[in-house]
Amino acid sequence: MKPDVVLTSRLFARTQERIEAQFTCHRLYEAADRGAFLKGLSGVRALATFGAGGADAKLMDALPKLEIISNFGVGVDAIDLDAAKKRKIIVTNTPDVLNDCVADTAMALTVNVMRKFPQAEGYLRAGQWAAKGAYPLTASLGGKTMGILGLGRIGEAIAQRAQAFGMKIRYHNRNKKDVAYPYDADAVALAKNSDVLMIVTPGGAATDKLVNAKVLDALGPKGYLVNIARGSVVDEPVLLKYLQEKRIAGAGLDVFADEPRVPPEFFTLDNAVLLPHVGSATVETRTAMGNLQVDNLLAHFAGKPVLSRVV
Ligand code: 8YV
Repeated sequence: MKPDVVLTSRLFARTQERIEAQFTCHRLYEAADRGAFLKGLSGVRALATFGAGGADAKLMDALPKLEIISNFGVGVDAIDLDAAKKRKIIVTNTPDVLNDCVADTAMALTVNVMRKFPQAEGYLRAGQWAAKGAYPLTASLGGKTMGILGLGRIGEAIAQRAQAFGMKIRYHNRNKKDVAYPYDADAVALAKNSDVLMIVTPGGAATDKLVNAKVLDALGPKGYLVNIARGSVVDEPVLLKYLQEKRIAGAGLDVFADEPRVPPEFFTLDNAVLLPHVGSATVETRTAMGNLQVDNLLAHFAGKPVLSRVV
């Protein structure tokens, strides 16, 4: 008999296929009445979640036999980890397999916001090259400093790439690491010492609006902000105002505070490059993430230790 698993949302197609082949899946996202649907599932021991779908204490209480929550994604900020710990529920995520793609996205945003390639392409497509002449000059990456806010595994992958572009690296973490990069004591100091502030820190209460007006003031009118982490880390209305008033040079954003809703005022900014949270969105990486999500569930049901445990 296949074990049961509750799915909070539809998964990436290949993962959905694999999970349905291995488990009896209960699709919470299709239930018209979630309460009634969950009542029939009180014996289910596993839950699969997808990014922002997460899992709160109420959902955990509705599944009293729950032993494991397997998340698709490295960020588990949408899962109530304290509630899971209290109930002795294992939480797993999908680290490492996405480092390269997310780091590629971080560099693409850095290059595009500094060199204004999307805007330059728009200029060409609008026939303005021939009509008005060369596109205005932009800013070089080489010799500039990237300040990494959250130097974990993804941050390290970004640092390697940025150095290949000729950039210098500094960082801030809650705890200083045993690395060669200069350390700044807080986000304000890091922003002050950086041309590009790269946000890689996890989301959640501990980092909520960590990048605020003070940090953006320290970054200054020649500084760029790139965020591939979570929209919650930035005070978004303040960022919008700073971009509109050119109090920072520009921003490259893959994440927003209330995805998939993005305040439309962002759409008219000529100093922002905006992506719809595609950091890890390649077939290869999403397949690897989905496989790890399913492998964690399979390990648990085989009585083995899970592969990537958060709590
Ligand atoms: C995922 C992410 O796309 O891993 C993460 O934390 O933000 C992304 O890689 C996301 O979790 C799925 O919604």
